[in-house]
Amino acid sequence: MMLLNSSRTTVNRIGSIISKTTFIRLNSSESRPLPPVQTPESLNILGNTYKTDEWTNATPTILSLTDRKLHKQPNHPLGILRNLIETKFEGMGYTYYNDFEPVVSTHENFDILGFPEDHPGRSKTDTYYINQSTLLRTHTSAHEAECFKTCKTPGYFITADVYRRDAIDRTHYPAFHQIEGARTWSRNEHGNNIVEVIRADLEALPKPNIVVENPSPVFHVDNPKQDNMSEVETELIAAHLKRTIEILVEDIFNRAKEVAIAAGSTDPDLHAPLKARWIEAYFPWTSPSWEIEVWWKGEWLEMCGCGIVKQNVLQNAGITDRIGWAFGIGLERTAMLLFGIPDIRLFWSQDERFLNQFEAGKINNFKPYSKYPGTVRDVAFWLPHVEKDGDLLHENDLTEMVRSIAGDLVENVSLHDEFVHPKTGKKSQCYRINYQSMDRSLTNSEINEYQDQVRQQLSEKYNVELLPRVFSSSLSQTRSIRPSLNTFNWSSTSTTVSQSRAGHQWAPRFKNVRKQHKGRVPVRTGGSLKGSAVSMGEYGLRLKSDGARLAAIQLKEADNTIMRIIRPIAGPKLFRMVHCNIAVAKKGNETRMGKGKGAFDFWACRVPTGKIVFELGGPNLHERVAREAFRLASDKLPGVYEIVKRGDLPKIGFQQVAAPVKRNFIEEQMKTPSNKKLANIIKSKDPEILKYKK
Ligand code: FA5
Ligand code: MG
Repeated sequence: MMLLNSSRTTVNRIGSIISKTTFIRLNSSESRPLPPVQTPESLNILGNTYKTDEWTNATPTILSLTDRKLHKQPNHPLGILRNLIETKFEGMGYTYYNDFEPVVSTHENFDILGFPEDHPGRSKTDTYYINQSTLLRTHTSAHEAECFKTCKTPGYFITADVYRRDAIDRTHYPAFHQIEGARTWSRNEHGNNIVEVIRADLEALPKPNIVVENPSPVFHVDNPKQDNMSEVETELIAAHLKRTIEILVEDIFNRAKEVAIAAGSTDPDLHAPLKARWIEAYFPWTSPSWEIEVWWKGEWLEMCGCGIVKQNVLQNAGITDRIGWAFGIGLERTAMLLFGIPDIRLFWSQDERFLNQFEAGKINNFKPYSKYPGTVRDVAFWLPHVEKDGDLLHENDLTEMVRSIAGDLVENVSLHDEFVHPKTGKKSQCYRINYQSMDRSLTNSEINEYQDQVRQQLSEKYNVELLPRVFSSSLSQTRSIRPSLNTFNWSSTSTTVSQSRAGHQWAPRFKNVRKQHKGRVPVRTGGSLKGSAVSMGEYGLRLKSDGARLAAIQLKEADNTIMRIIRPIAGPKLFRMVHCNIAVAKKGNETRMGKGKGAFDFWACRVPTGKIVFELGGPNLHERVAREAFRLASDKLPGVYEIVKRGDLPKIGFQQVAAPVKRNFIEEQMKTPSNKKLANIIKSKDPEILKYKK
């Protein structure tokens, strides 16, 4: 159990509170609010004491996970999976390391592996630091050098818990487990025979029965081979690496298929051969490098990263004669599909109803023991004005803070909305927090208590200006007013704004004010289909309800939302299908003849029912990504929208029509040509006339 250590009694008191709280939380998933905690002078982790400094950002909640060692519990899904993998490679020359402790130096985690100084993985927003030179390892590769040095067999496997400051959701958790595998061949031992030895080792491996897409050539300028290895050596080592991982993938996924079929799934993919693909990747300590993705339940799942170990990494470990490969697999996501576990947080559950479902050596489908409803809270605020964007609150900081307050009751924290005031340049953000317990129902008052603390700490630590909350009874949730709706003058758009009003007990608690621009956007009745079917991309966002006037700023918000989702993926492209051509003036309807319009206010456009506003297309665009982007974007726009695909029928107004038939008028005319035309045709075939055409 983690303890905090300090000479000061006040901190000792906090220390004892924390260890007690942690204990409660881990045993019943119930967490009581913590008082705001200052960093103590030193931390005691797994029996060692570490001095803290301004780099310290590891929280008590995270440190309390360091002694769980889930991968070593034989009846835990992670222990079962580790065992399965180790058994698969039994007798093939691998040593298994399962006892490395999670506190390592920055040297082991980054420097020795050649991470550049400015690598984002080193930043405090991504990594849990104990102090400037010590951290919770972010990957099992932190022990590569040490194992290369000490391992007596040609290969090894390291299984361990790793820690990353990451967003929380169904498949991400700040603590998870990895298996690192590595294998090398010695030049001293094999001399000129090394190629033959590797080839023989490769041929001794069983051939997995999966369909694999493999990029060729094996190496090239952007994913280069190393100078000290010949082309044949590189190709053979790469083949050995890939075959090893494919064996693992085949084994795991075939078992997952069996479990899914036994659980009643009728997905036709389950009876087809397994599909996988290799993609080129980059890791600072391997070259060439790859990642493998496996086709599972309709999407490509990233399974693991790997590559040929760079020579300087081996040299840093004092090894000059060996060449070989390494890979790293995330255990949780693999175990989730193998055992049908729906949420990554469940791995940390200490509920008997979870733990009793699993047994060493057996893979079975997890049976959810209960579904307790979750509850959503928003928190919205103005960020303080700062010079550099980097000084602002980072999403991971907020996630961390919420987690330190409400523990595992936090299912998901996400940036829901962002808005920059057009005049002042001030930025506001709205975060949405999903609270849910795996084992019990949550009460509103309990969640409100956490939410109060989140708000309090936000304003204390980050100096943000909180926006008021709105109570919306229809959702039985507390929502903050969306800053973007609250601060911009929407008078010309048809948006529903809920606002709380001060009043006496007879006044309504809240009121929906429907603000609508004057005049209607006409429904198309003349037969125009223009812009109502997808023409540029693959998916479109089409207005389904009454025609609306969209303000440029609303479109910009929707645009930003879509871009935020597709920007990280190389390939997808956004097509903006409407443009703002109406300059809306202030006091438009008070304009008298001769007085001119009021001052210019904003740009807008009129979109009739059935017109597409945005389209998404381009390579690497998954339908689910497009749908998610459009769903979030349509939240930002007035009106009701539908998502259409290329090939869907166009619309006239509300009416879906049959696809237009293309007519070739010239051909039709040729069937019954006029006399004049006929004369022309005859002339055009006259050889005498054709002479002049050349
Ligand atoms: C690495 O961590 C490298 N150390 C792997 C490696 C080893 C490459 C040796 C080359 C040679 P990456 O950051 O992609 O790579 O993480 C590896 C796997 O961990 C991912 O494929 C994913 O399955 C899993 N993973 C990553 N982040 C999380 C998270 N927050 N929660 C659960 N699983 C995660
Ligand atoms: Mg990766």
